[in-house]
Amino acid sequence: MTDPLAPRPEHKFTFGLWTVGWQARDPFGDPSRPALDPVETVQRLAELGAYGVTFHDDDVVPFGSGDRDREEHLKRFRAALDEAGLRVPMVTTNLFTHPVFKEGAFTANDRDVRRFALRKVMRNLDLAAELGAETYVFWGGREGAEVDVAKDVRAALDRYREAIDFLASYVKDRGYGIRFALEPKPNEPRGDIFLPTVGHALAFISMLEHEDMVGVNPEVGHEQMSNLNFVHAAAQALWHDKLFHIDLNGQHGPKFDQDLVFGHGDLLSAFALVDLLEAGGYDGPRHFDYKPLRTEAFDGVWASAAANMRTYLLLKERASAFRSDPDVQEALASAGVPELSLPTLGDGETAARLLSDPAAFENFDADAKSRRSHGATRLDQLALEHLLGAR
Ligand SMILES: [Mn+2]
Repeated sequence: MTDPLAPRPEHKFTFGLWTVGWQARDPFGDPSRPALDPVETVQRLAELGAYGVTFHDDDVVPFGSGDRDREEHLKRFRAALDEAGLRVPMVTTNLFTHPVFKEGAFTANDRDVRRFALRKVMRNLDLAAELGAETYVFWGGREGAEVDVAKDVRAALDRYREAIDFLASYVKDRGYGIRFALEPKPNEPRGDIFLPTVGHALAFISMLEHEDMVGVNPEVGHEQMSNLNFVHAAAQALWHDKLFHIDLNGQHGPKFDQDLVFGHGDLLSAFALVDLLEAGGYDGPRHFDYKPLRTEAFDGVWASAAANMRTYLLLKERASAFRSDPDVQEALASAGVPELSLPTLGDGETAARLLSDPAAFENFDADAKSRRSHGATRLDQLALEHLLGAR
């Protein structure tokens, strides 16, 4: 029998090269680890049971490389992927590290910078298509401002829309099988970043010409930095059919972006998230966007990569035990959870019919209804006991 807690490619676990490859440079300290060769990353992650890797252009090909150097880097990388059997389901662009992007990329006040950003993305989109990526993520880390009067936000949103629509039409013209996923974040590195939450991103997408091919890539910690409920954000993205990709990690509430191992933050929320993803029809990669702690050497890096996958599989197993527990099913029914799926109006019921139903208003006993207990605490405790392995 196969071990249900052993990661396998069919679980679709993916990692950014920049995650395990993070050298742990922070605003106060130098790197605590040497650089990692992407070829070694690919081998190690395959050994640990991952399905694929993702990358920013500059993670594989150093910024500013000419065509010949670029091809040399890509040759080694492609060979490593082929040998390890790893996929590249998602690719993204680094539009934030080089100081040329210090004032923005698609939304830089300087038009030359905006045109350079478009070209940088187009070059990498061609590579993404060649590697068979299905999703292209846009995290606009430098799209924002520290000073309100230094940026015309409405003009910035016009330029953001122009960039995404232009690149979407480029993908369509080339016939690439790629969809875009916008990744919200409220702040860091900019004081305030545009499209700060999943809600902002969904509203922005509705204003695009090519909205059909643009969804979101929400990240656990980013939404929690805004003190928002990540499970609700993911659920609403699913409801809009816009959960194109997801970044799993851990965060302890509203503070700097911690990028902890998945589940090493709000564990009950991680439990509810896995329950949602597994039952809610999300079939994309389970992508980890985290940073191994700065205290760790490479043994700790690979231990943390394995921890992400094992935590996910443990939560998946716990969520399935929770759902199949007869006490839970009874508590869910008593809380009225399944009843919410029942439409409020009868089939074809008109306003006149509702107005003529005395049970809905004239004979409705609001005081009696208010005495009902929903048993949400009991449900929470049942979830917690399953999470702790007490049931
Ligand atoms: Mn993050």
